[in-house]
Amino acid sequence: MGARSLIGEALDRFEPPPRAVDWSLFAFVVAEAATGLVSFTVSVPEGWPLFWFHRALGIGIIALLAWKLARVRHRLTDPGLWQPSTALSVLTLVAALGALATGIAWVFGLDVRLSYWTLLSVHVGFGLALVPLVAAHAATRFRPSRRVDFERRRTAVRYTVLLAAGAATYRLQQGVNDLLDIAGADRRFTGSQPREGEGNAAFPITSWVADDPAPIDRDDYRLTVDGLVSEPVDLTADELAAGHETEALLDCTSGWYTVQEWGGTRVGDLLDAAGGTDADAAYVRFTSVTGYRWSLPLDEAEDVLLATHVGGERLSHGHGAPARLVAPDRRGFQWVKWVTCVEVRAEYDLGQWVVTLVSGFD
Ligand SMILES: Nc1nc2c(c(=O)[nH]1)N[C@H]1C(S)=C(S)[C@@H](COP(=O)(O)O)O[C@H]1N2
Ligand SMILES: [Mo]
Repeated sequence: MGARSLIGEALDRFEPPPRAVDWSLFAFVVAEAATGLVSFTVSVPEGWPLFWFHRALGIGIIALLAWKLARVRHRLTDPGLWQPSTALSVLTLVAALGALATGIAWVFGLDVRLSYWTLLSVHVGFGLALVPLVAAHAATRFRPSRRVDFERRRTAVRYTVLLAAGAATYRLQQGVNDLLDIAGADRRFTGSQPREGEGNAAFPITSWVADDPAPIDRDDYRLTVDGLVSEPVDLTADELAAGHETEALLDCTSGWYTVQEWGGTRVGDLLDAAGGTDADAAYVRFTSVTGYRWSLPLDEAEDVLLATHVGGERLSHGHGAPARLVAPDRRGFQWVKWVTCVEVRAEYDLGQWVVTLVSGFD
C-alpha cells in the first residue's frame, strides 16, 4: 500500500460526520485567530506551547478541509449547482488556502518580502480576513449541529488524535528543515527569522501601522519623567546617553528578530533622578512623540533600558532617536520609539491597545 492510500485510509477512518466537520472548521478558525493574536504578546520561551497549539490546529484544519472538500467539491465544479452563496464559499476557501499556504511556506523558511511586509504579515492578513468570512459562510450554509454529531467520547478521542498528529507533523517538518539545513530553520520558537549583524543597519525599521514622525532635533529634545514621582525632571539627550549597556533580543510580530547591544539609561536610574516613586506607583508608561505608548509594571520597568545607542552607534531616526524603549521580555511592538515622556502611574493603561493601532493617523 502506498503512502497516499495509507493517509487516505487514516483520513477515512477518522472522518467525523459532515456537520461536525463544518462546526469544527469554524471552531478551529476562531481558535487560530485567538492563539495567533495572543501569540503577538508572547516573547519569553515559556510561551512555546501556545505556538505549538497554533501549528497543530493549522494542520488539523488541513485534515478538516480535506474531508469537507471531498464532500462538497461537486458544488464548486458543477455550474448547475451554483448559488449566490457559492461566491462567499469560494472567497472563504481562498482565504483559508492563503492562510495555510503562507503559514506552511513560512515554516519551510521561505523569506519573500514586499517592503517590510514579510510572508508572515500576509499570513496574518489572510487569517484575519478568514474569521468574518467563515462566520458569514456559516450563517448562509451551516445546519445546526445535532447531539449525535458530537458523541462525547468519540469526539474527544478524535480531536486529541487530530491535534497530536498535527504536532507530530510539525515536529517532523522541523526535522526536515534541520536535515536540509534550510536557513529559516533557525527561526525562534515564535517563528521569527534572524537578522544578523550589529547596529542600525542590521535590522529593519518597522512601524506598526502609521507612525512616521519628522526627525527629532537632538538639541531641542527633552525627556520628561513625571507622574507619581517626588520631583519630575526633564533630561537632555546627552544626559540619557550615560553608559549602561545590555544585550537584548528584539522580536517583531512581522516575523524577524535581532540580538543587539543597546546603550542608554536604566529606567530605574531615571526614576531615582526624579526622586523616586510614590507609594501607589504601579506602572510606568512610555509615550512616543507620536502618541504611541506602552506601559510596564513598575518592577519590570525599573530594569529596562531607555536606549540612545545600538551596536555602539547612536540610534538612527528610524530606530527611534534620540531614545527608545528596550524591554527584553516583550515583543517588538512594545519597544516604544521616539520616547519623550516617562510617566509613573497607579493604573493599568487599557487605551494603549487601541493607541498602538491608530497613532500616526491624523
Ligand atoms: N512610536 C513607535 N514605536 C514603535 C513602533 C511604532 O510604530 N511607533 N513600532 C514598534 C514595532 S512593531 C517594532 S517591531 C519595533 C521595531 O523597532 P525598529 O524599527 O527599531 O526595528 O518598534 C516598535 N516601536
Ligand atoms: Mo513589530
